[in-house]
Amino acid sequence: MADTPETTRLPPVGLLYDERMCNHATPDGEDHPENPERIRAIWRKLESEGISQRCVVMKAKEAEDRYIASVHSQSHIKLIRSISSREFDTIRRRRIASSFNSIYFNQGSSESAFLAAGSVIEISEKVASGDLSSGVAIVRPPGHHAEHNKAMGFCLFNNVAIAASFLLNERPELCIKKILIVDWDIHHGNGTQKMFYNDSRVLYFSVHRFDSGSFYPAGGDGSHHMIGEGPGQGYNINVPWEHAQYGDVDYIAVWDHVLIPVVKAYGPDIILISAGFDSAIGDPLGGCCVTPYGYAIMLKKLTEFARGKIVMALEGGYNFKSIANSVLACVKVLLGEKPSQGSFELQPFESTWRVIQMVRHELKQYWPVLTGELPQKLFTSCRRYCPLELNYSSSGSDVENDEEPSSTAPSIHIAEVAGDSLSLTLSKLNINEACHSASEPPSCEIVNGCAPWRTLLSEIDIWYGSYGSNMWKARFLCYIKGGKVEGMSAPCYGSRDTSLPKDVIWKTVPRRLFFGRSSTRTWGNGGVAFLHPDSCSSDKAHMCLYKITLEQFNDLLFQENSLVEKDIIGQQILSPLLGLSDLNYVSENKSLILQALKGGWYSNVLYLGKEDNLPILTMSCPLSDIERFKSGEIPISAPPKSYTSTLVKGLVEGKQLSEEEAIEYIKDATNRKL
Ligand code: Q9C
Ligand code: ZN
Repeated sequence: MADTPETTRLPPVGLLYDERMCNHATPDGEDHPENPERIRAIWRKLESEGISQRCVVMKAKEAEDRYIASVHSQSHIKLIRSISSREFDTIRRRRIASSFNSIYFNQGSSESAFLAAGSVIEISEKVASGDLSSGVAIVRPPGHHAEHNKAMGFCLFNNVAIAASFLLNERPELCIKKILIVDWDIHHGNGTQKMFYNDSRVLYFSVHRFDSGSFYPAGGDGSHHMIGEGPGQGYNINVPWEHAQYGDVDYIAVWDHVLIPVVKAYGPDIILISAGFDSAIGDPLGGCCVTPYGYAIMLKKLTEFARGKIVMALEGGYNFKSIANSVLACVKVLLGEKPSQGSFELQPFESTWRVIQMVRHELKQYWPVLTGELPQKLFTSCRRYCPLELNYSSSGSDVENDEEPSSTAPSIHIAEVAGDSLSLTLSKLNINEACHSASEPPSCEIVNGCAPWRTLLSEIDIWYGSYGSNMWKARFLCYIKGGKVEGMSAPCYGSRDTSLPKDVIWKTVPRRLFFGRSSTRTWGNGGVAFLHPDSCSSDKAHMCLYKITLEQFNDLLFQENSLVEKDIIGQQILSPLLGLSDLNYVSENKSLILQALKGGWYSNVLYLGKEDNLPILTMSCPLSDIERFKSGEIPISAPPKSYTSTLVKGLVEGKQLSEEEAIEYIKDATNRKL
């Protein structure tokens, strides 16, 4: 039968939210970070952004005892069932709660616990069966600390573990034989790890603060040496952070150099995410700084596997704004939207590389893709850890649990950073510049995979405005694909990402075009095009705009300033010339001299406004060179023939000018006094 809209339409994304899970709360209304407002805040956000309307919204139903029993003891199930009954008064509940680590109970706790577990089962079953393409369970209480016979760390039942067992043992017809659990909550999921420690059907991967075993849940369970046992050996992967402040670029480095290669090799049938957002920027317990954009990229990378069958289940996350914005960014990814808005850090911590290397070493025997050594150079790389005052939790270990995030003053400005502004600047974060590498030159390289800054900048589109030989598309593509075209004497290296521009348009700008310098490697004797950095309403320059990524623009900058032959080639460049904070800067100040290109002919990045809401960038000489051109210190010369004919080809093929007009345009730019 021919395709009808019905047969081609993708199954919807499922969202599960149920107000009844708000009934679990502290018995006398004491403040607690794990409180009902968390999931309310998330739900409000999804509603007000029109996201829930684009999904299938589901209500919770309680998990059956027999399903819970596959990972918890009968006595634990019985305790959680009865804890809210009338035979238990507040005092007795308190006494039982205090026999656990970081647990409270009230009359709503039982129902919430059964609903949370049932929710994750239900949504997982629907994703596994294909009724939903993916799903998000906005549940509480969280689950990953809960063990076989105990509640712990705000968790009563291990929701994700219960759902994983359910798929494997109760629904053989769905053919789920291999499950990947990704736990990006800032805490180690000790419960989940134990439940599948000798089971190769579940690959448990957790990235969490470890701080030498002092971070909650303290001890050795979260160490990278915990790799699984018996048939489960190699199927437990811990990435133990050494301190606070890890952010997008650190997580993406872990994704690129540990998780994704392993997932490729493992080939899971479904992915369950223990999605705690206490690793988010602004979280009062986590002290780290993953942005909504970071979560979106991490999630998007996972959607390439298991035919996109992904279930996210909420775990921790204690800053309402942060968790709402983070979940929003994730659901948008599941709906097929492209992650927007960037991160501020482009260099991982040196400890990030150390941790990655330890984990790869520990697991390479089970996952040969992890075998290659990371180059020593990485360790001298740029970002160094500096303990900060603005951490809520005293650095080193987790703070006692009863901190209330909304009233903790310092969380306010951080929470705003977690919002939707593109101006994520270092100054807002109040991070000591001295801790950062911004001023250090690009140094190191990475053997397999690409530098994390590339991953981040490859998601950002800009317009590159060309006014010289690059107006001829074939010539411009040499910078993307590599090689040379007619008239060029030397080939280009090309960009790492060789994908074509997403769009090409023409524009005129009120700027003076002129030709300067007296010879180039590519074109021989004669001048090449420059744009006067200042605008002048009586001038008019033709521009061909290419929609490319900020990563490609960086590769263009490298090539245009002929830096590639020195020490930085293609994918081995460890820092970009123009990162996100530079993009913010140039958008506000219209011009930015790249210090790394000091002396380069095209070291000045110009901002020419916006098109389609994306910035238009080009490169030219610094303003200071204009005086030197005028005084004759730097020569002004007519373009060589090969260059002129490239310019004419660009303008004519681009249908901007006739051949005669194009020649006239170049003549005028050549002859008119600067
Ligand atoms: N010294 C989740 O994020 N902290 N749980 C207590 C006791 C408990 C976090 C510190 C943190 C539990 C799901
Ligand atoms: Zn947590």
